[in-house]
Amino acid sequence: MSDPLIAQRKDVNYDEGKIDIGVLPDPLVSKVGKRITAKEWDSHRLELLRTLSEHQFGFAPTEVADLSWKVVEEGIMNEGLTKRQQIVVHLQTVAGSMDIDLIVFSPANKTKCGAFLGLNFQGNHSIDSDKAIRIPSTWMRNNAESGVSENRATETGRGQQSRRWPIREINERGFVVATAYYGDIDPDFDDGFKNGVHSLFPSHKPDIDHPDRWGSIAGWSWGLSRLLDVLIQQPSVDPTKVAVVGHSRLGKASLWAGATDPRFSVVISNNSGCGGAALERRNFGETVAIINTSFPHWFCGNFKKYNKNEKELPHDAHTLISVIAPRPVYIASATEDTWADPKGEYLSGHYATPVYQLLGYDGLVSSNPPEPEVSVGGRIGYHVRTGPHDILSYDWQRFMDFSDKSWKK
Ligand code: GTR
Repeated sequence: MSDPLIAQRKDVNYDEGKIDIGVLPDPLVSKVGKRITAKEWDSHRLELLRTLSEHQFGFAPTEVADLSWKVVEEGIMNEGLTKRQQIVVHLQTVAGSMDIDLIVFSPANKTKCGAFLGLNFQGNHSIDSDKAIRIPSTWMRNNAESGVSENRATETGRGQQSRRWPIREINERGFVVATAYYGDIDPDFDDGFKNGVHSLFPSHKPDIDHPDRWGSIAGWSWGLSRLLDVLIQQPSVDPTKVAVVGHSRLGKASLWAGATDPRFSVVISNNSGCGGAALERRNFGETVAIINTSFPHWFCGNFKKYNKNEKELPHDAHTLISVIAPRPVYIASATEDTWADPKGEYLSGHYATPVYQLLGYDGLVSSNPPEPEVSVGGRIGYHVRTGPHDILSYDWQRFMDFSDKSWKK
């Protein structure tokens, strides 16, 4: 049987000459056509957030879950440089409960540090080979190389993703880095929202085709906010200096977490592509139709109305960047990651720049992306790294430069 995803990838456009984005919705014009002033930004921002929720990410529940947490393990790593803490975060509603394993790597003996919080793809044990790190027991996509079989992680996965998490470098620069396995929040398959975080709120529009129910991306973002609730209580973390970071689908989740939770003082998207930082109207690489077909559980039912119909979207990726304003946001691409449309990722920052300028800040003024390995911008920052779809030391170093500069102001 032919793989529908491979068939879809064959028809994908990679020709700049075929792009016609038409007219982008102006993030500084209200629904009734009024130009927004700086004073009106806060309330207009909420209107834009509602538009993004209704047409793309879905609305997360407003009910709260009871949250408690417990440190279950502590250790020292990297020849005394790093203090590791493993924390079980417990969430409870009337419908049920779930646990998320949060792991925090802090510079030993330091308090009130800037911190990076992001989800990981293959379990906390995949980011460092230390044997004390807990292995997830939740559903995981099978992967022979990482030793995931029968949808369960195993010892083979230890350290397999360490290139993506340069803990030593981050702690050496005086920052905390914290992460959790995204499947602890919501397993990444179309299960009709029977498990994961959606099952804690069963009355909250659980069916897959509901127009504005929350999808998995919004679920991961909601989970990031719950992890933030816990992270800011740790003495090693300065609660005013937490950046949310994510790669690929988790970059989409990072942008939405940053958009919806203003406690994240810096927002970072790495190779987030379609549904993240890349402008949908460009139709370059992955498209709305492709993403909604491959991953029907990621976004809300309404988003499917824009399959091959992007010009009808009441927003675009620049709106997602705009609603983060006035907080600093950094977008990173990779030269070989054409599927995620590096130029489209840059342009969303460019077209969000008038919002930042209205509020008195710089963004990405030029309509042309920079050369590889040149980090540009003001409160909206950007680089494109040479190489494939990935998150590597080079990216982290730029994220740290950008966050450090933002937090010092
Ligand atoms: C791809 C998907 C992208 C991106 C990527 C990832 O299959 O088409 O949107 O999210 O997965 O998360 O690795």
